[in-house]
Amino acid sequence: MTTRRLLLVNGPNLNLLGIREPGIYGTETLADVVSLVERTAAQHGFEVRAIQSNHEGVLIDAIHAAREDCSGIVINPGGLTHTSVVLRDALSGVALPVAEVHISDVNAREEFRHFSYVRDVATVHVIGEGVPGYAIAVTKLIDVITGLADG
Ligand code: CA2
Repeated sequence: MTTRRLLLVNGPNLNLLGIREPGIYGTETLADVVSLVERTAAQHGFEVRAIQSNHEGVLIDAIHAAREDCSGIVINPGGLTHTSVVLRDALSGVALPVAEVHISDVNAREEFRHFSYVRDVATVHVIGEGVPGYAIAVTKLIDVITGLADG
């Protein structure tokens, strides 16, 4: 039977959401993001374990632990998107379906944000939709998990 729990991962600096750079990332806080993801998942009968860390190893340990009791991962890796082979290896290692979320349109920003180490280990991508993009990602990921979509 499918475990009806998602892991929500937010990477470095996303604890600053709503506090700094509202012109790029909006005014909603990380707590708002977690609440949105929990409410969206609950509509489909899923619960959420949420983690934000500024430390790569903490994120990797949480991803490994998800193997035991989660059926999918929603992740905004923050700047690690563009730098981290080890984060990518952790995601591919646990072999759970992954949704990659970016609040801003990374493809319309600096060149160094155009490449993502996570892109091809994720089955769902939601980019540049602001904080509501997390809800879109949850719904699409649950469709993949429950077999409504191929991913
Ligand atoms: O658009 C996104 O969601 C990003 O993943 C956010 C990362 C950035 O490095 C990626 O290129 C795109 C940055 C997260 C930092 O978030 C902040 C929020 C408010 C104030 C300062 C940073």
